[in-house]
Amino acid sequence: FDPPELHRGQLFVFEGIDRCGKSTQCENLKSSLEGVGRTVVLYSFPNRETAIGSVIDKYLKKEIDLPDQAIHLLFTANRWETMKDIQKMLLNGVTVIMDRYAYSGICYSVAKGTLSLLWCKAPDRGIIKPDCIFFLDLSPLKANRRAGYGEERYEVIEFQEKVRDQFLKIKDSSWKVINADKPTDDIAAEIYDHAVRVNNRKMKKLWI
Ligand code: FDM
Ligand code: MG
Repeated sequence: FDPPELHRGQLFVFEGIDRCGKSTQCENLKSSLEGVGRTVVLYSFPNRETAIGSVIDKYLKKEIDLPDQAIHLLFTANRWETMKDIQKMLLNGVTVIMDRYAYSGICYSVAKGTLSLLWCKAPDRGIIKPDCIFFLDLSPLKANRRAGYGEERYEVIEFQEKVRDQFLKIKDSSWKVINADKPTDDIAAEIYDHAVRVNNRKMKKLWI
């Protein structure tokens, strides 16, 4: 008897404020894990390519406005719509890396000041629980000097401060906090060293 979970892939999540270096580090981890023979798939949330994602994209580009509740639920729906695929990959032994997940969902929405943490958490309850969460911590003042900052809806320093505070508030001891104010290669090495040691078997659901 060889349950599929025995050889399942691990789910790595990267979180942090805008321009903290998440996408770069997702790519770095992907290529270094591929370098040791793993099959790796990278997902970004929001996934702007789906029907739901195209509405989110318009909202972020300030082309449309939506109530805080409605956009929050769209971000959540955008995760739920890929859950089956992700589960299948993990059970097939594929390593999955995610650029943002439900924690961004909570922190950006709660930072608006109009929605409670409890309300924001509820719709993501039951999505696949990550095996490892990397929180790339960087001050918004440093992040805003990075290319392209300020184009999208949430890219405002005062708001990013609130988002960062929320991340620091909701993180628990299982999160791997990374000081993102360091050379890219040093960050990548720290992440890789941690990632290769993660090896969970049972697939769990978030917040259940
Ligand atoms: N964002 C992202 C949310 O507000 N909620 C979510 O659930 C997710 C996944 O969308 F400002 C915000 C975070 C960011 C914006 O994300 C677009 P990228 O990673 O910067 O494209
Ligand atoms: Mg962004």
